[in-house]
Amino acid sequence: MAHEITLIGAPVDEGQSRAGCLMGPAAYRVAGIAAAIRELGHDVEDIGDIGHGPLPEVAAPNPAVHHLAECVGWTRTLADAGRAAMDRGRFPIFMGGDHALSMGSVAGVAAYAAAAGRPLFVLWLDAHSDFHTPLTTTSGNLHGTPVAYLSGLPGFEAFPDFPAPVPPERVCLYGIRSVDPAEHRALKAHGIPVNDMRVLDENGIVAPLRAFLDQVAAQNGMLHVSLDVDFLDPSIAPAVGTTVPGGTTFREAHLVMELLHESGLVTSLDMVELNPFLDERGRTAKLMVDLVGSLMGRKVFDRPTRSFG
Ligand code: Z70
Ligand code: MN
Ligand code: MN
Ligand code: MN
Repeated sequence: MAHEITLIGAPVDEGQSRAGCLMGPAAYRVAGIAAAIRELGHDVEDIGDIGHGPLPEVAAPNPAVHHLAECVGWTRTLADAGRAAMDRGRFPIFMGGDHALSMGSVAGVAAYAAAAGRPLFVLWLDAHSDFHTPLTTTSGNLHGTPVAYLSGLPGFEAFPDFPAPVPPERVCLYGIRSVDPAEHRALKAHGIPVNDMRVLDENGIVAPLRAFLDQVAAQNGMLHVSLDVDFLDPSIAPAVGTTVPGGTTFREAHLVMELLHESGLVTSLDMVELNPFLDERGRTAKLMVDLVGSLMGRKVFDRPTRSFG
């Protein structure tokens, strides 16, 4: 199926403390993201980079938290941009930018899904669970909080109310290998299933994903995929601020993207945490673009689309 893709540049750098993610959208464009998707038969428009808009007056709930006003601003502008693209029947790709951008991208997609009367599912491909709140974070980096925000947890009073919080059984954390103690407790209390590397090593990269995709299909859901560069092993994707060993291999990551393509279920995508300042001759940016190619249907041989549900 041909998609109508809207590239949204989201140069968010305020959700963490290592400058460089703001160059992410430019790096993806240099790596040829639009042509790579167009080549697969999809329509592509690039609306350019958006900004965080006017800064709201907000009080940090925890002295560690930094750049709260900027992150609230980004959440508003990105949610609006994502919702507007989906209202036009398009498939938004948010080119980050650090993972704080997903507070906005998922809020926009969730608002659209609620209006369409369809359940939203979220697949979080990441080394980290990103389940802190502005109250529990010790680093103060808000890129570690979006999953708690989209789950409707308290502590996000400075942010817009999340439209129709995503229930735990519709969230799939995948590739996880770094969870702080407060996140661990909160994940257990809230009942979010975590596909950590132990689960994927034992069951393989395919089976847990198929089980989740079956759920999405059975409920006629929409599926937002949030792809953090650190889902990948740092040996193949060095351009990221926090490298965590033991990530997915080149072949595993492509296989995940191919399965997602075959499912026909994905309706929006984030590409986050690329820090081009840390890259080696563009290899991480190029790998991320290649992975999007697999998600959009690039394959060596055709095979029948597997039906889910
Ligand atoms: C840690 C924190 C984090 C990257 C998310 C890490 C968060 N849990 N780091 N993505 N790269 O600071 O809250
Ligand atoms: Mn600014
Ligand atoms: Mn992340
Ligand atoms: Mn991460």
